[in-house]
Amino acid sequence: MTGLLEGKIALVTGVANRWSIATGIARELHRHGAGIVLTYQGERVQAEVEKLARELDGRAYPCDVASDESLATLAASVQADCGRLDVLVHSIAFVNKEDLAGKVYTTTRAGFATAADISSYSLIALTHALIDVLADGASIMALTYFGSTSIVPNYNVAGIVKAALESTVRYLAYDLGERGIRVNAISAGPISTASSRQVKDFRKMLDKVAAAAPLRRNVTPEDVGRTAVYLASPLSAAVTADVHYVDAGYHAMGMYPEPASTT
Ligand code: 0WD
Repeated sequence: MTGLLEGKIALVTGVANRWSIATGIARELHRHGAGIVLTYQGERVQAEVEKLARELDGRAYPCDVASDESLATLAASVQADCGRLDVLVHSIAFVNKEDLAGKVYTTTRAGFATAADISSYSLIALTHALIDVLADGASIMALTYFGSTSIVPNYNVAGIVKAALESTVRYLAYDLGERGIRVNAISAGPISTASSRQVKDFRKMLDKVAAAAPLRRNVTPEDVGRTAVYLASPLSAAVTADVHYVDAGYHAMGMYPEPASTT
């Protein structure tokens, strides 16, 4: 089925390269008919993001969510060039590499503040900046991870700020519900990207999930993208304030099987 999102305009943040989860989401939204607007954090990723925007017949604008000025400029550009947004995808996180290993109690005040600013507060900042551009009935979604509610060694402060992000999703859903705007989170299973590889022993996480998840596999950006299509479309018209797991069922396991014997 294609055309589910015909006539809708979707802004997708967080494309860094072709492996980014946001790339899979943008491709799937486009495949189902949405017009695509991408943002890039800075010159380091500009060329890659502009290339994807051309491929998807879309546009690309700079946006650093740490800067209110950058967010205001983005809102003005979207207003002038697109008029409105029907879908907003937050696919952004940042945690200092030294805080993605070892003991969580060694996290510095500054490291915590940066992680919270870019990974949690940015959803509030982005929504506030774009509030007048978002159409009534729009769909907002943010990417999160299981380490928010369960202990995942080495994910550490990233899990703490994802908990804040998921709570933000619920409060925004309440604020914006009177305009028919829905706000949800997608909790993706581990996927190898530039960000996730910063987590110590990330490869081992991939192997563990593939072995233990009910579906016995890892997930892909395309898997996540197809759930984003559902959340962007009228198929999920009464679905808001929730966290949707796209993790091959891993989050539902309470006990893990013994590794298969090799003898
Ligand atoms: O296993 C994974 N990869 C999972 C990722 C499992 C579950 C959730 N997630 C989440 C991440 O926490 C994040 O919220 O998905 C989202 C996207 O992550 P990703 O696709 O794994 O990572 P990546 O391809 O690195 O994109 C994240 C991007 C940044 O990339 P780089 O590599 O350049 O740091 O977030 C963007 C940036 O493009 N970003 C910003 N964008 C605007 N302003 C900023 C900023 N200040 N900081 C980072």
